[in-house]
Amino acid sequence: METVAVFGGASPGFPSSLQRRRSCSSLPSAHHKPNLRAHHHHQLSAFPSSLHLFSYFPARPHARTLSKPRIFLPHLVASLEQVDETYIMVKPDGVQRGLVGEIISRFEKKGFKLTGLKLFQCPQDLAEEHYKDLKGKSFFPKLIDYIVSGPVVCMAWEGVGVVAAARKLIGATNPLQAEPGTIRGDLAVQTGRNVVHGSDSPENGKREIALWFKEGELCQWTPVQAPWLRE
Ligand code: IDP
Ligand code: MG
Repeated sequence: METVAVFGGASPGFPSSLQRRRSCSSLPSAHHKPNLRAHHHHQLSAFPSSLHLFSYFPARPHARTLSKPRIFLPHLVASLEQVDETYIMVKPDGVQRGLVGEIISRFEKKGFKLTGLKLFQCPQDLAEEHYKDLKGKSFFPKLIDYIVSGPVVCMAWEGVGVVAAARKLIGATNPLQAEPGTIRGDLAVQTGRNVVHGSDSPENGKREIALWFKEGELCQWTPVQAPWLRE
C-alpha cells in the first residue's frame, strides 16, 4: 500500500508521507518566507526539509572534475519496508479479569494500527483449527476448553515488523519466564492462563486473521498520527 502511494502520488518522486505533511496546516510549507522556514525547521525537527533528498554532494569538494550527484532517498527506502499483520487475541482469562483495555493499550501506545476488533465467543472447531499445530500435545484438550470457556477479544494489527514486535510485547509463553514490562510478565502467572495470543510469523498472522475475521469486519484507515510514528 505504501509502495503504491509512493509511486502513484500526485507529485511523483516525493514520498506520500511528505505529501501528507505538506497538506497539514501546522507544518512547514514551501510558501513560507525563508526565515520562517528556518524557524519551523528548527521547531519541528521530526520533519526534516525535503530539500536534502535531492541535494548535490560532490564526493571530493576540492577536485576539479565533478563526480556524479548522489541522491539519497531514506523516505523512499522506509516506504518500501514490508507491512505485516498479526492476529492478537485477549484470551477468556484476560476478558474475565478486566484486562481488555490494558492489553489493547499496549499495542495502541506502541504505535501499531488496529484494523479489526471484536468480542467473540469462540466455537470448539475454530479453537481446534487455530491451534491445529498443537493437536498432538497432552495439554491440547485443556487448551481448547480454556479458549472456548468465555468470550475472547479478537484483534488484527498492522505495521512494519508488527509480528515480531507484538511477540516481544506479549512475552514468553510461560508468564513466570516472561520479562517484566511484557503483558504476560506483568499480568499473568501460568502458561495455561497466559491472557493473550499473538501470531508467531507473518504467514500465520495472515492465516489467523482470515480464520477469525469475516469479510467486511476489517477496516483500512490512515491514522492521523502516522507521520509522527514513521519518518
Ligand atoms: P504462544 O502462545 O506463546 O505462541 P504456543 O507454544 O504456541 O505458545 O502455545 C499456545 C498456547 O498453548 C499457549 O499460549 C498456552 O496457552 C498453551 N500452552 C502451551 N504450552 C502449554 C503447557 O505446557 N501447558 C498448558 N498450556 C500450554
Ligand atoms: Mg503460538
